[in-house]
Amino acid sequence: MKLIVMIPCLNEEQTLPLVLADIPSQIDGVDSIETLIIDDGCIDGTVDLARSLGVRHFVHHLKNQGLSRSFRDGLNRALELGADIIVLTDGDNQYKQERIPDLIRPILDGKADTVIADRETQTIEHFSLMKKFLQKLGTWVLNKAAGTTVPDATSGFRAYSRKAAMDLNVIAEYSFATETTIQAAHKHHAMAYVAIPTNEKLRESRQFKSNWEHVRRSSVTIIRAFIMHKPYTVFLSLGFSFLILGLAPFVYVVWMALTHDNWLIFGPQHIRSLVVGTVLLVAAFISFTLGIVADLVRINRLLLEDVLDYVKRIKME
Ligand SMILES: Nc1nc2c(ncn2[C@@H]2O[C@H](COP(=O)(O)OP(=O)(O)O)[C@@H](O)[C@H]2O)c(=O)[nH]1
Ligand SMILES: [Mg+2]
Repeated sequence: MKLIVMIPCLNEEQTLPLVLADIPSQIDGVDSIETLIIDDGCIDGTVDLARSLGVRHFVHHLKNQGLSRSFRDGLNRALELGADIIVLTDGDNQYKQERIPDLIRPILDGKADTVIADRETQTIEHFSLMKKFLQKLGTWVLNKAAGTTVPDATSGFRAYSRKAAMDLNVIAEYSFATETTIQAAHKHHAMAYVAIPTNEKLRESRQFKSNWEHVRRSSVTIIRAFIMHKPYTVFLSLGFSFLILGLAPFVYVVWMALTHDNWLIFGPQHIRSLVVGTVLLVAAFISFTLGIVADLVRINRLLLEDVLDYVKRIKME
């Protein structure tokens, strides 16, 4: 059983030694533990330092590509290196690497293929009330979209079995955590959650400039991932809403005609509402059509994913 701990790094020379020092050198049920650094365009001494501290595996990005791409490339490299379990942690020593045995336990026991550490964000002292609220809201929205019960949607301390890692296709450029959770849910991966509090904060998060920026970008990722997996739910709901709104003025006019003998009661306002109704019916028709097309595209994507999965297996096994 080979464990690879992958650490995406953007200039982490200050904190990386602490992270590496806390990675356990032995874990029951694991034969080898190796570390993989994803150098996301570091311009400080991170890479040399990591090498001098014994890290042998690297993925290099000449230019900064962001955390989602770093995660994707790291995952693929870990698979190529023959990892049976892959752990993701931060280079800022935010997470307790010494708890990796607890994090991977559900995978070793065959009970889960994805494990997410729960930071228990509501108890983190340096999180502002607003940040705590947004964490709670974001996690709630994600769980509604994915049909999961993840306690901490954006936790970056995670473990994947080889099968789960092979199955994930990171597409979004932001918020891989929410995107891959929605994917894992749709692919029926077994998920487990382990409460692991974080270390003292050593530096500010660099992921986002402000809470709102993070909310905006994560929302886009969640909506896109949801539409990608369940296009018919979105377009059929939209279509039925337009259909009901569009039929309402017609039903009203027919009802008026049936209950009144005098046609003079019909005025320009009725014509206007019928025009609006017609526009809404056209919108309903377009939504239904888009729903059918999007569903066909989804089926195509599923087939392509099967091919991709097959190619990955040939390449990596
Ligand atoms: N902010 C940021 N972090 C990156 C990037 N590429 C890799 N990383 C690494 O991703 C990890 C998470 O970043 P961090 O700023 O701690 O964000 P947070 O913990 O999610 O709030 C760190 O180890 C970074 O060094 C990038 O483009 N931006
Ligand atoms: Mg961090």
